[in-house]
Amino acid sequence: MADLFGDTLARRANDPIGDGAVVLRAFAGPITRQLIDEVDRVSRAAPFRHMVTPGGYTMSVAMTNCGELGWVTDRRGYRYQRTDPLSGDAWPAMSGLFCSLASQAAQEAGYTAFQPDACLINRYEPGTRLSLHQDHNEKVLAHPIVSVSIGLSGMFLFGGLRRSDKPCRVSLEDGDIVVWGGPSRLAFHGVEALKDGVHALTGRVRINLTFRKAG
Ligand code: MD3
Ligand code: FE
Repeated sequence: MADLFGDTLARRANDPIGDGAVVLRAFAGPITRQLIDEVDRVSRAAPFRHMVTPGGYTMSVAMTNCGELGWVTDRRGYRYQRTDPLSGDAWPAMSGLFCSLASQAAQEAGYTAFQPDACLINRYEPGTRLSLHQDHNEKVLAHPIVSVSIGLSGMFLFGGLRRSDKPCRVSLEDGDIVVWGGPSRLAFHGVEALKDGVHALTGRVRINLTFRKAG
């Protein structure tokens, strides 16, 4: 695969934050403008929406998906499905740019041949938070998850394998990518309420892309 970034890739030391989790600081920095254009394209076909948890709470994070599979929640549970429940249509395709960014980041973190089939797009506005949870709806937990932060910075909470383990706080900024694999794959994690601010590219918004091999 061609190198997406040529010589412009911001090369900085990788920053391990836990067993199997690596922050690639500013890895996507050179292309966040293009990533935002792609998020706009996806959300014109599959709009951002606030989904409802099985317990009946409306999530403060607005979500949409692209790729073969999309993550959804409603009163029936959490799951991946091939169609957008709002339209009944397949989710918008995952662009080549998204796909190669995710696999190059995984490669950089030591995971070869990562081929995501799902990209969940989360949108945070001031006050939006994501409470502590584990990600275990994916079929094969040996695959890593690649997460890309865009726009306003968010305070990420990285806990342990038990909900009661005290999380550490990691600020994730525009262009930062985190690759989660190995023992950290099942760590509890969340995002603190987004602080108000204005970002040059996104305004008062933080976007997070999570790439997974879900099926
Ligand atoms: C750690 N999203 O969508 S991305 C999620 O910023 C989610 O929107 C957050 O947690 C966000 O499920 C965090 C970073 C992330 C993603 C997956 C993980 C951290 C993870 C899976 C296991 C451990
Ligand atoms: Fe998560």
